[in-house]
Amino acid sequence: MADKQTVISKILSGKYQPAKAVVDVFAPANIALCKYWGKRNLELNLPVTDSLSLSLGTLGSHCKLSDTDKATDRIVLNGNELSAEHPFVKRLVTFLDLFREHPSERFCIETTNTIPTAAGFASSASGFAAVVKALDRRYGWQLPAAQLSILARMGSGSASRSLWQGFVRWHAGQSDDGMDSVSEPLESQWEEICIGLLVLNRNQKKIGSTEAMKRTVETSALYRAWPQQVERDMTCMLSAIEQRDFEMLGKTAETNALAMHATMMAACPPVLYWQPESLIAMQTVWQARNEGLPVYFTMDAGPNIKLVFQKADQDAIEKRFEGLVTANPWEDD
Ligand code: 2P0
Repeated sequence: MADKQTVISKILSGKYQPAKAVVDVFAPANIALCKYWGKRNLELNLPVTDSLSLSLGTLGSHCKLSDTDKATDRIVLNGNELSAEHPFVKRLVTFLDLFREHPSERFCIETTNTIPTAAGFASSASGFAAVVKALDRRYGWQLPAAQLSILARMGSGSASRSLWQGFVRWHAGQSDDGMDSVSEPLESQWEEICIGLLVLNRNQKKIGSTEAMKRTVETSALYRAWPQQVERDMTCMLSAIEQRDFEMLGKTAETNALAMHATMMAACPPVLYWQPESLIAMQTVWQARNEGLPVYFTMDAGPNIKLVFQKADQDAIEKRFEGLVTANPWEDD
């Protein structure tokens, strides 16, 4: 079975140029409309199914990478230097170890997230995508974004979709080394579509998605139905995007999110990210739709809810959902 270092050698062999001292990049966060839930390879983050996301435009991660003389990497998150014992630092340093040109070089990584960190708003996706973009810039690899998506995926699966704005499809692929588990942007720019972030609860999640996915795959009887669900939903969504059929896109995204949560609720022990306020928000969305406002929700590995709607309804929706942060998926930073 291929490991990370083998895959990285395939992509980066002979690509290192003289290093740049300081680089500064941005990667957008993304929200999946057709979810990634379950891995066929835990080491390489190879998914069981394809997934489809929308980016969050200017909401994401800024990453400044520079050299440091210190004996260890310095990781600064949103202005605060994290201790070497912090779980995020351990994860990031292990990832950086895969790419250092000289084993002794140490980095200072300053990441600033423009979305709430670790509240189910995909900050690990934009964070790892930004780090990979920064390494590409530092070492002059000049890799196409599709190859960067393979490297970012090894940091966090959903990071593979954070290299572009707009709709992005991550292909599950079939090969053991994951060289065909690549993301690509859809050509379609449906600029009417917005994503609204509804922050309901800022607490850190109790169970991370890596562990929750593993438990679902291993113990949930409903997981067997998930690949077929994704296949149906993906076909529906691609055709909705082609036909600009907002209702079909929204309905399918909502069904897909609920089906994903159903698989994890049936795991043992169960995984339940819902809080009372999550359910209230869902019911408010259904009520708004009954009253003729076209709005749909999706929900990830956290208690918060994301709304999918069209620009024409932005004012009405922001009035209805207090504190909503609206992102434009085609707006570049
Ligand atoms: C997604 N999520 O498609 C799904 C839906 C959460 C729910 O990708 O273990 O942080 O690093 O590959 O990417 C969150 O999981 O997990 C996620 P790892 P990741 O957006």
